[in-house]
Amino acid sequence: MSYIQDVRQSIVARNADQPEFLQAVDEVLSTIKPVVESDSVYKNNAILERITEPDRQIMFRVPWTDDNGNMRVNRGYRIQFNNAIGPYKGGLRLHPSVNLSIIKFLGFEQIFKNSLTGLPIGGGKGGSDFDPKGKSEREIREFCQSFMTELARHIGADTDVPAGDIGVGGREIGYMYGQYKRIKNIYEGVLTGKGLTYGGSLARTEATGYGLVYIVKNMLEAASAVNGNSVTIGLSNGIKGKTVTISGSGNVAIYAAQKVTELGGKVVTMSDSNGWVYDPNGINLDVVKQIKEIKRGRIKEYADIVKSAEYHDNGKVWQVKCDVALPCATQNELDVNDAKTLIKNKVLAVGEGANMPSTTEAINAFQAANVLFMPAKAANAGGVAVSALEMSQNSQRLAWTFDEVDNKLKGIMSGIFDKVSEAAKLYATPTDYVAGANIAGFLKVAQAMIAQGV
Ligand code: NDP
Ligand code: 2IT
Repeated sequence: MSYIQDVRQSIVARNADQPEFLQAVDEVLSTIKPVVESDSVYKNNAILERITEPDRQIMFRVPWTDDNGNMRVNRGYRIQFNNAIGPYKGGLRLHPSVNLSIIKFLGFEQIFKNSLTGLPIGGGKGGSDFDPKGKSEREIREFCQSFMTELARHIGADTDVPAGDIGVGGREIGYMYGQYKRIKNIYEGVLTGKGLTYGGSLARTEATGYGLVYIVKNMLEAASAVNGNSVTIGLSNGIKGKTVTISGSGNVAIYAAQKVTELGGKVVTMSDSNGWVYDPNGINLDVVKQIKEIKRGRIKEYADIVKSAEYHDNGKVWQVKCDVALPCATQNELDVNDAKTLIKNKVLAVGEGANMPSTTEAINAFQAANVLFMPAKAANAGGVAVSALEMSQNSQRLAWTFDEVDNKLKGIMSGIFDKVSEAAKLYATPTDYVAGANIAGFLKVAQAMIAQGV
């Protein structure tokens, strides 16, 4: 049995109850073969066994009281997966579906994503099965404070730096930061995604969505250059003139839509867990922001306000014909049937804003049909990259302008595109960006692990 098969078997045996974690591991193991089998150094240093086993898995009780005075208990998690290249770094997710498998898949992906940014950040992830929907301001605040009361002992600006993810935005980061400061009496960059009045970075809110669109633009432009005059019609001009479908209507979806619109594309869909809207005139983002960022409402309300829009509570946004599809909601939201529909409708490119939004079968279908496909580890790395820039600014005790940060983000996304393309060319096929991202991300971390010994 090969080294990879051997390790895979033992990972499956030890984590049989963690399907999302196994899915994420399988995607990496199935693509890094040419590297791992080319040199015995990886096997001799047990790199695959070590990189798939978190350094530390912290699980804790989070008690809080609801508005009726009832005591409630949720489970908190922080997985410190790998710190070979920098302090553990990765978001916190608050969603009822959160469990160990979900947090481990996210933490595992984060190792490779963070490596691709070129910045000194390791991989980690955390969260809780707390459901923020329908909770009052006071309940959210109390939950966040209780969560941080336990988490504080495990994190620090040079140890582990959490940030937002599903259900955690500026409001929650603020309550958590306040509690950390009270417990530790240290004013340090222990969280990113902070508010602009207390150490947050300009452009962090926009970073994941903007970064996604920057790298999809790089991918379209590179394909049009390679294809010369034959297939350039659909690919030239990057995003300009493209019809784009987006799922989700949270942080990533909103700022991806904003950048697409700014670059001359037209976003025609958005969704939430209840349903989706189609607006053939192009989504009006002021309306979406009002509903989602201010009222914390449902996307259904969009169709009540904008008359050109239709609301559907069945089906998915992927049934709408588009040139570019950007899944920006959650894992496994785009399956092989959705992929087939998109391919039938002549989609040119897919960029993953969410983490692992496409199933393995969907990715295979896109690649077999020559749809340009940029996987999450590369495509949504702009968020954590600007988080790392927030850490730099906090350490320097300086604040950069929006344009400075946005320009650095653009450079980082181009750098990621180059690294991913190079690795794809060298080890797989030139547009196999899945293999490219996994291999380029893996190489740096593996080298750092080897250099640092067991
Ligand atoms: P938000 O909480 O701001 O928004 C999440 C959006 O996805 C909401 O519209 C939500 O709908 C929808 N959604 C969540 N879970 C489900 C579900 N099970 N089924 C259908 N829809 C769902 O989160 P973000 O925008 O921050 O995160 C979106 C994705 O992007 C996640 O996969 C996250 O891991 C990833 N990501 C986020 C980064 C960031 O910087 N924030 C960075 C990189 C990746 P509803 O309100 O109904 O739940
Ligand atoms: O999945 C992700 O990369 C994030 N949720 C952002 C992590 C971060 O530390 O900014």
